[in-house]
Amino acid sequence: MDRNKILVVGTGLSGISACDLLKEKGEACVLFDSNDKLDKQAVFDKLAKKEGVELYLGTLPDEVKKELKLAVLSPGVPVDSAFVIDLKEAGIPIIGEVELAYKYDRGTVIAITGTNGKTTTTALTGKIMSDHYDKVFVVGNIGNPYTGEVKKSDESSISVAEISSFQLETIVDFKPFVSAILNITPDHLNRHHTIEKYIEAKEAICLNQTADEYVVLNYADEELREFAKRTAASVVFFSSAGKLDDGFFFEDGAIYKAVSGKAERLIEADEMNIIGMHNMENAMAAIAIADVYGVPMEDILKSVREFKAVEHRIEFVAEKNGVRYYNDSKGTNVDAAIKGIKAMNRPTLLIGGGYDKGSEYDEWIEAFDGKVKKLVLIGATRNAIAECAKKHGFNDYVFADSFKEAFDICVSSAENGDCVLLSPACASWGMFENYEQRGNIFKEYVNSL
Ligand code: UMA
Repeated sequence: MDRNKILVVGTGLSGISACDLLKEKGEACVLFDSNDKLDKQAVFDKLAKKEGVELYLGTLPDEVKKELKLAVLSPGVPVDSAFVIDLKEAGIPIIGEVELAYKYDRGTVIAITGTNGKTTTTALTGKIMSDHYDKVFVVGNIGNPYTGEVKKSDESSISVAEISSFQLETIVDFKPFVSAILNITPDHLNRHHTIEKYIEAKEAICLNQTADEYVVLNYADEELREFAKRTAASVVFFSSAGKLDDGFFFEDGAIYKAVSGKAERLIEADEMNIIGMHNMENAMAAIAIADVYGVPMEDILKSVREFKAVEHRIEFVAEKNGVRYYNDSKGTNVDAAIKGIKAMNRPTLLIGGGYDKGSEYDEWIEAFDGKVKKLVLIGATRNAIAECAKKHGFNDYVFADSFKEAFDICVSSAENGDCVLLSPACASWGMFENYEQRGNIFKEYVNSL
């Protein structure tokens, strides 16, 4: 039997988009999703080109496997799942949706990864690049599948891609002209199992880069400082922890660029619409990327001054009865949630908990720093977080059985001068489709007060 079909695994954003691209390229497509509860018609309806697409839910028949020449995985599909191992053993090459897109991208790629800050940095880099160049696509983990845009690519186009560790596990030839790793702290350990594997996945963003390409790295991150010695790519550092002789650094309320020990003051923190040291790091990374790409510095700085914060990231929603409400639904891990609570300057009612990624919450609880009046816990991790809080002597927590109940508890406990912060330190899965939905529902609740 001829192996002439391509399997796409997952029927979320990535899978549908990958299938559409493959159909457009004239490939025979088999679409599969392990969730047998999905409505077949609804899945078909999401496709731009339905004709000839075979769709299987729940299980993939053995005879279909024999016809496959390639499998394309959605990022949410673990590479060590029984299903994928089975495909590998059947000799079917496996790539991810990002690698598929890259095969068809005729332009240049900028790729940004890191545990935190990648959405803001990608959005800011995307703004700088599209303010300066005609054809820029902002794609990837930011919520816009890369395969959806490559059809429009040409020699002059630039794809600015937010790339997650999940997506990096399945790259083969993916080679950005400029890549960036913003920071690496433990996350997604239920998927990658060990921190070493997670670091390996992140560092793979430079896998195919040579000295002709660039990687922007965070000098303050010890792991990345070491990685700079190993990578073949040309390194550009940024740092929020002191001066550099070469690279970008933050000091004395401003971002500097240094060349051979000579530093130039570029932009003041208070000229920007984003706050917090983590955002100064994101700004430095985006400036470094655009600078190395060749955008004139004055144009870069103009775009940085205009840039507004990303939705769901320590986003101010409204003030109601003297209480300020902040949506940090993107605080999906401990490190991000620490930044959320650190950015608050009032007594805080905090909503936390959600999907269980096997995280440890100690550092988050320690970062409460006397600021958290009440911690309202939801989701699968609520017991684990409560245990951890007790261990650190923090007992002002309550359980809520639903997100609405959690919100109502905050509203009734908040006093004039307080703030309510949704910054859960956990992913939204299990209770919501994604963090955007969680954040939007929170905002609806606030706006209906
Ligand atoms: N599925 C299977 N088999 C499996 C696992 C999942 O068939 O073993 C199916 C599910 O039943 C579901 C589909 O796959 O129908 C979902 O695929 P997916 O989880 O890859 O989700 P997509 O909708 O394709 O969205 C993905 C990213 N999601 C994940 O990485 C989990 C989105 O990132 C991204 O925006 C989108 O591609 C476009 O590139 C979201 C995310 O949460 C925002 N990312 C994580 C993070 O930022 O921490 C990594």
